Amino acid sequence: MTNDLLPDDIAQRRPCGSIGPGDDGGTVVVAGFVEDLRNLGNIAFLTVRDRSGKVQLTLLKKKMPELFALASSLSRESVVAATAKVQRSEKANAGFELLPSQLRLLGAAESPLPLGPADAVGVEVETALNNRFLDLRRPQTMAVFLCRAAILRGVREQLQQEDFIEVQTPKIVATATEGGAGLFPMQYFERKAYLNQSPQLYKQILMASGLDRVWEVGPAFRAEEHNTTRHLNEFTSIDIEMAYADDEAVMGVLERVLQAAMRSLNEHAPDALRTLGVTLVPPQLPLPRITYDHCRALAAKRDITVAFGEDLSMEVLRAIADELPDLYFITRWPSAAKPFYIRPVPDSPQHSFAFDLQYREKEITSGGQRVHDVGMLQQRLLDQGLDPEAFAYYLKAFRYGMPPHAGWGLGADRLTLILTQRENVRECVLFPRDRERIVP
Ligand code: AMO
Repeated sequence: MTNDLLPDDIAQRRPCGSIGPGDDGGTVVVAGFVEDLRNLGNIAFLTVRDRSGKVQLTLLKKKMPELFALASSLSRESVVAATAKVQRSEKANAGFELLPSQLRLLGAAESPLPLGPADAVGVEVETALNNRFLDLRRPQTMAVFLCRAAILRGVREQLQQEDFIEVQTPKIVATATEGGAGLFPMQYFERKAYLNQSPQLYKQILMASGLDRVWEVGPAFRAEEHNTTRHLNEFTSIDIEMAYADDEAVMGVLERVLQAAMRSLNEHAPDALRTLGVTLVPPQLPLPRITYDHCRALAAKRDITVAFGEDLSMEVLRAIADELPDLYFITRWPSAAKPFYIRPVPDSPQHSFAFDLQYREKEITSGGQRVHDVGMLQQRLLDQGLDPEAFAYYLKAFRYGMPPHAGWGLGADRLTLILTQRENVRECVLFPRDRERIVP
């Protein structure tokens, strides 16, 4: 390597966590953040941390005065690289220590730190988010994002295996999909446009293209008024749409995707799960399916009245969750409570083929079978006070041969929240956007 900024042997860098007593006698290159320095006068111990773990470098003043002086001057969280000999040691906690022959300071850290990654005390969510890059150096925070990546890996692998084609649809759009209230308007040259709330309309248009099974993972934007531990203004939506399928078929896909996400976590992020103290037990399939009407009956048993068509309040959902396993579907929602694209049940049109997947009282997925008849779709738009003209580009795809289809949208952030057992969805997003936050 001919880069004066980096040590020649940096390409041979070993993850700190991969080094063990078995490397005794060998020479290794490590690089990472200075977690701690203990200077005992004649001997100093420098702990260096990277994503995989920590190593301790032992520096003897007499043997290497220059390295000792450099190590002693390092501020916490500075970035260093070292070339060192591995030596088995009964005294060191890890069963070995590293004796450096070279030590380089690659990036000094200022002091004091706005947040101490190695501090034992917890960090307030606000402080953590304001200093996210430092917060991520804390093993607990890092673990959440290693889990998030493993979850998405499992989702992707399962959908690929089931022959879904990954697509990307526009995020600058002309119409709402999930109701006008939560739209972010933007100026698009001479016209008004919006940030997309969901890939809904585009994934449905693609059902008229012959792609048949599509999926997407991407940002979705909602101008939510709520400032809760579940709502974000920018979230990551995992969407599928499937031709020649009904609500039951896509619920099956969702069940398998959930199982795959959990399998992937256990397989690819076992250490991260351990760091978070999470034990995952994949659920028994099929998951229970209870109807909206059944939910109303359960609420009534607790003297809570839910009028038909009303959304289920947190209070009601908590009461229902008490009687069911963690994950369950609520099916057959009232047509009026669901978007225009959801298909009403033919012999009971006030009910629809919409479902939600719940984790206790939290909704993590919505989906359903769609209206694919263009006349009915126009009527549904009108019934919901929307202007079919504004949806002309969408309706067009239903006029020239549209297969029956169904799909769902799963919030990646909420999925991570429940699988990592965190409390606030902001903990599961690198740089969350909420009512108060647009930096960092
Ligand atoms: P829905 O609006 O229910 O359905 O959204 C689907 C899922 O996306 C997640 N989600 C959110 N996560 C964090 N913050 C938010 N503000 C937020 N809003 C939604 C949730 C939710 O279950 N087009 C339909 C899906 C479909 O029918 O295919 C839709 O967007 O986990």
